[in-house]
Amino acid sequence: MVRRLLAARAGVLTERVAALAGASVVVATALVRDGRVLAAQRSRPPELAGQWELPGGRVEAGESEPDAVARECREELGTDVRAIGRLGTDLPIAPGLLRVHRAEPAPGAAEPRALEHSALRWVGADELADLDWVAADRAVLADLTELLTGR
Ligand code: 523
Repeated sequence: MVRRLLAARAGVLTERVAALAGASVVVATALVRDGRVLAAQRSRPPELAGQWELPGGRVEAGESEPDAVARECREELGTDVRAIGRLGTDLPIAPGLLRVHRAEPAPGAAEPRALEHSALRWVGADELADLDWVAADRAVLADLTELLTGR
């Protein structure tokens, strides 16, 4: 409980420092369905192309993180999702910090499509280690495993 409170405080602080420094907050979506998470293969930039990520992107000015998650999933995957809470801690990335949000498909949502990625794949806990993840996302694999297995 105390650890969670401290982590939450640290999260708010990191976000403020990032905002002051003009850095971006990027959201990533852990979209889970039937015990699998949706992984997306990046098509750009060349140095990240071919690697897998949790889909997402930069939070726009005045936008909440859950709204950014929903917008990015509409833009990149053509599907509606509902963000339902954070996963893991803030992860440092070149543009600022990456914050992972758990999400579920909205009722009646369309099957995700790779509108901006090279490929999509629903991945079970036992397959997470098989993918070549972008560096920041690799740091959340333990939390993802826990999320998918309930352990
Ligand atoms: N990451 C990252 N992991 C991850 C995402 C969604 C993004 O490490 N799951 C990094 C990759 C880029 C930066 O965050 O360095 C921005 O992600 P991007 O390119 O997907 O977001 P956009 O498209 O909103 O930002 P622009 O590239 O500025 O258009």
